[in-house]
Amino acid sequence: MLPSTQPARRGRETLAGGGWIELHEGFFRDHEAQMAALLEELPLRVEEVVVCGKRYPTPRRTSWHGDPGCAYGYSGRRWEPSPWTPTLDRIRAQLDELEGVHFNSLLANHYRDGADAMGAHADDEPELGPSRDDVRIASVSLGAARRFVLGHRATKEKREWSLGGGSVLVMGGPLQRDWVHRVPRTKRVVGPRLNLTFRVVVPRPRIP
Ligand SMILES: O=C(O)CCC(=O)C(=O)O
Repeated sequence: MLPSTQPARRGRETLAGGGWIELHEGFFRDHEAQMAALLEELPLRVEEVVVCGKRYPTPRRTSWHGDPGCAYGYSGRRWEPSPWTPTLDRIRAQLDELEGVHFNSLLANHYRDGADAMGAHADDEPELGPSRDDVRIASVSLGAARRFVLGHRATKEKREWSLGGGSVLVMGGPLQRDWVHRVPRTKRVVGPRLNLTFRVVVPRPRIP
């Protein structure tokens, strides 16, 4: 029987400013089955976010998971972590081994079709630690392929990758300081995609 993961194809690409990207294509062979299991396990929902004082529904479904104390805030909201599920636990163990890092939290994003998207942003929230110069994020893509576009904050240079099902994209170093990233809408007919961005956040006791 084939192992559920292939040996990682390590190809680190360093971008302007010193941040880096590693793309491991086809890392999870059973990504369609993992997505089907996770769509049953995760409490995915359309959330409301606050941008410039106005409330908007997110154009995708999300859920936040983590160890106790690993809350996360973005777009004017704070999310307490939902528990790990059996499938998330298995994926996390493989990523911890790949990266030699203990990921303690993740954001799940469910793109139901090409109209669902993620706007330009950087993962540079204070929960990710005091320094934006070394933020490690492992992004797992399950299901349909989507474009992942990076834009340099100062020079406006653009780079893009197609993130296929089963791939793992790792972002590291000062990438979040210098670049923003997005998953654009598409008019092409695309199937559903589930993305999991594993993170290391600084746990804090819950404030009642
Ligand atoms: O869906 C993706 O590939 C990107 C997700 C993302 O940007 C995020 O969770 O911050």
